[in-house]
Amino acid sequence: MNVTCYTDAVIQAHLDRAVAHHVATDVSAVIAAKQEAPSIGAVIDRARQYAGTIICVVGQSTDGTADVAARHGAIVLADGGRGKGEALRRAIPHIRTPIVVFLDADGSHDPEDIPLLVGPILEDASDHVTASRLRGGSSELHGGFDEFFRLAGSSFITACINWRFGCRLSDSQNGFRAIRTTVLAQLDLRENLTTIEQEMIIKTLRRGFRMTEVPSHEHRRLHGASHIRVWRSAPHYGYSLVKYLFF
Ligand SMILES: Nc1nc2c(ncn2[C@@H]2O[C@H](COP(=O)(O)OP(=O)(O)OP(=O)(O)O)[C@@H](O)[C@H]2O)c(=O)[nH]1
Ligand SMILES: [Mg+2]
Repeated sequence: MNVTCYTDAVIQAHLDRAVAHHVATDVSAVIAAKQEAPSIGAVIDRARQYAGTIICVVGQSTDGTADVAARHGAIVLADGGRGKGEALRRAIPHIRTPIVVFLDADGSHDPEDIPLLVGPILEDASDHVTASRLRGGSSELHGGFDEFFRLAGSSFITACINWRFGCRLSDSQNGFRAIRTTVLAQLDLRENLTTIEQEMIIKTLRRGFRMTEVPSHEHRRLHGASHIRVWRSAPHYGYSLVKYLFF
């Protein structure tokens, strides 16, 4: 299976090379943002130097997220109120560039790492590149019981994917990824929740496209509370894992 991983020792060299070869006009950044007015502006500004188009799906936000995103020059879309997965799917028909990057609006992802994600696609070495918190570190994945169960669940799902496809991914749940737009269009994404992250990976591997994983640090969200309810989400993760792995 076509999965390659970078090590910490070569990461800076990859980032330098990726920045040097990066073509922002080839890239659209898609940002799902629910109640993220305090952080969305800075995320858009930081992403802009690496992404010629920025699409922000603000859904039912009531805190002014849409106004802030529009003021910072993003294309602003509504969602149907069904979850992050549905929000990301709403953006797909609006993508006009050959590569799309998905990132979160809460400040957890470093837009400066976008060239690292896009690099293997521009070099035609990969079709889908995910950022790994297990390789790049995380400031919010450890500490409490919620974090423990999230990490344990995520590691279990990653192990199932690795077993099924004979690969060695470390993080199947990170929302920070780059994917070739033509490949994205062939994935026929269906998930409404954050289960869309594992759906994208499993369908990429099932269809024989090339995956790469690169380290990227996950920061603690800058404000407010998580939209994820760990215990309520667990059955959805199990069901979607089995469905996409085997059927
Ligand atoms: N448009 C839209 N965006 C959403 C929805 N649910 C979550 N998001 C966004 O998706 C991204 C990830 O959601 P988070 O709540 O940060 O989930 P997480 O990163 O797994 O959890 P924490 O960082 O611990 O809060 C954030 O930018 C959210 O604003 C939704 O229903 N609609
Ligand atoms: Mg987050």
